[in-house]
Amino acid sequence: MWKLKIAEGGNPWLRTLNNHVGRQIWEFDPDLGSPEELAEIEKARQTFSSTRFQTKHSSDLLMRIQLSKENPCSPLLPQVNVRDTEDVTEETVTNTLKRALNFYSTLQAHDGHWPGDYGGPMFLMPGLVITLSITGALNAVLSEEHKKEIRRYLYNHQNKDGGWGLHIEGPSTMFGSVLSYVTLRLLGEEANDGQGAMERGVRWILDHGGATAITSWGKMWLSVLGVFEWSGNNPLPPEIWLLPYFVPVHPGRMWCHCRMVYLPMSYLYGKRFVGPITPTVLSLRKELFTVPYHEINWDEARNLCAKEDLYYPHPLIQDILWASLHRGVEPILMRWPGKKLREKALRTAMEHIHYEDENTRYICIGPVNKVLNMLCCWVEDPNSEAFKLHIPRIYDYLWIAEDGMKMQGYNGSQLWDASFAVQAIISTNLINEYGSTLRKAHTFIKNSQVSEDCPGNLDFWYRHISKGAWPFSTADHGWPISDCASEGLKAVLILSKLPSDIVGEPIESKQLYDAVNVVLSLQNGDGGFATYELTRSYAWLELVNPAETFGDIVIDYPYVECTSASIQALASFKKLYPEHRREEIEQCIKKATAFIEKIQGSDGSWYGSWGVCYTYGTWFGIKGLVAAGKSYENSASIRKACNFLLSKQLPSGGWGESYLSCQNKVYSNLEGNRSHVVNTGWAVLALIDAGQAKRDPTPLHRAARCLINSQMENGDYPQQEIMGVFNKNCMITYAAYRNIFPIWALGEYRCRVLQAQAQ
Ligand code: LAN
Repeated sequence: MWKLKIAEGGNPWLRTLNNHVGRQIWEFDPDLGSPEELAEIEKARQTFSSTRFQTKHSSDLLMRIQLSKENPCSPLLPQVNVRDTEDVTEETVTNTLKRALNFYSTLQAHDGHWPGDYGGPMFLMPGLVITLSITGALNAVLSEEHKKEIRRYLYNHQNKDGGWGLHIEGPSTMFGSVLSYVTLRLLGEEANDGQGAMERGVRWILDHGGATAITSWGKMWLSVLGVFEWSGNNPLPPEIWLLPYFVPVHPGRMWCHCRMVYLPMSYLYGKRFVGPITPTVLSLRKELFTVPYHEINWDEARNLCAKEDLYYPHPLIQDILWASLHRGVEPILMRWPGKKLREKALRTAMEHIHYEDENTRYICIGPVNKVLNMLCCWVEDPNSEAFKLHIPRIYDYLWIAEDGMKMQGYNGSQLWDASFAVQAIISTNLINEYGSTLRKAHTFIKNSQVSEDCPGNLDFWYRHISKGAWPFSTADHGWPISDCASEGLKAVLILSKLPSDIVGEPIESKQLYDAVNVVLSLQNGDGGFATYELTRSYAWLELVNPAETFGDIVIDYPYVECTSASIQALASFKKLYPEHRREEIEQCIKKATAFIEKIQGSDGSWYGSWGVCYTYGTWFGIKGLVAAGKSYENSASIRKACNFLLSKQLPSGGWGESYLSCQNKVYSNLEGNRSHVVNTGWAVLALIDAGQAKRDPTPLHRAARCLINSQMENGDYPQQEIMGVFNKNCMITYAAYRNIFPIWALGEYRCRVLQAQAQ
């Protein structure tokens, strides 16, 4: 049976700053599992498969089955439903909350964090499997059980038309289809598998133009594998790293994710690295294209992209740029004396790769550069220590649920979820009952703060300060993020106001000052906050975004979420420490508030970039303004935002927003106007913050009824549609949201609507 292990190392090649706090790894142990447990898991798998076209999102059941055995729930309180005609009473809400919290407490791990699935994208596992195949490490890293679960996942997420999407809920794309198909082949599936799934996959690919129409990232992966020619790729010259910093396209000025992904890509491109040509590789060359491999027009292939994949089409200027680099510059850099420059650029790239690996304990900033860096380390030296250090960190990205094994979008969302969970639990005011849960979470958050800046000259490495920030996942990952620092700070600040005999010792002031220092340092001139760093270049750089499927990747833009979270954190800090850096904090909040007002949509909403979408953005927009001291009465922005939210409430009393909102930038309901517990939670939180209870509590009562009635028998909430997003077009799972946001919304509803009314 698969077992989730928490905060464990156990490998001499693993490095850690804090005893692996937050680490979550799945291991297979053939001796584990009673017949009943195995049957329960099998049943969950079968249910998923048989309804996989209706419900594309798994419910994280393997983890739930394990943790509910390890941490048995307090006796189950009876479920209460509220009929349409009935009023919601405080007793019903309290009962629902206790049931929800009893259940959610069983999901907490012993190190204090809530483990969970952070999957969703379909293009991540292929990078790993291709890298492992090339480096010959496939069988050493992935056991037969791993491979079986990866195949299960890929078959479970094959669309009806035979293709695979960019993410689990998306329609088929060339990127998703070719990479998933190649992964299955590398994992040993035959082109003709007898079940028809592989044939249907290939059929989709060929019917849509064949693999020459894959996106640029796909071309790169196929090229290293040997299934595509490098001459069919647009140039990614590593020499860009040798430019002076004042040039706007300098990689040091790009969004760190863009910089960190194109860094190893440019190394592989600069070397024109190709892995060993195996029989499978030769066979794939025959399977994936509409014409014989040697007849493919590679120059034309550079700019082909299937229409299913095209979210951000190349502007003309890009095609001109790539063509001139391809024809004019690359030939020079590939031969003496130009080759000297290429070699220097490759050395520089490798230096930056090693720096990133070392300073994330080989986790790396994300799943894409993780495997690319690993491959580069192997290309540089197959026997290197660096490559060995990469291996055990692969498992940090793998997650298993009833739909199979996936590669996650990060090494987890540990700190982010724990910070929200703490705020949600505290909002219920049931502190005594859930003191031990809070205490453990508190310890986790304190243990996850980033304690040092990266080593060396930060400017040389293009790094911002980190000391005092919180990461999104774990301290070992260590990249600081403005809103994670802010949510972490908010969580420890409210915990510091509660009795320490219940929630544990408060964090030291020095740690708070460090956190405030990072947050302040991340404000842009226009008042907004970007994600990991300051905005370092111009929005027109998006013109050179070569990734056809992703929007807004080239620079770190300011976002409503990051700006609002920073305001909230600084405002609550200021209440407790009014004298510390007072002027700066006041100025910062003022400018950030103006920024949020400035970017509000004309309909009163805010576009959320990291959650779906207008309900998420508008929750942050309102929350930020309220934290800055604005109110419904004195702020037209808040009034407009409330009207916006109220206009989207569904007949059921809830809200339900589709991921299509993110792509199309137009508010879209879920199919069939269904409500979603997470959207409903965000809308309720926003409205309560904006004082809706005083004006007209009816919409809140209706929403609360909807949340209460959505609760499951065991106190859990159902996993509905996917709720996270990045780069406008790719969805990502936030498995904890289904528990956190109903709890938080009902918690606030209990204390700030019902109890306030009773007084
Ligand atoms: C994340 C995850 C966390 C997220 C929040 C903190 C929630 C957000 O408020 C700010 C942006 C951030 C940090 C974020 C940015 C984009 C990430 C890193 C991800 C969605 C997780 C995966 C994604 C990353 C880019 C995926 C790899 C793909 C590429 C296009 C490089």
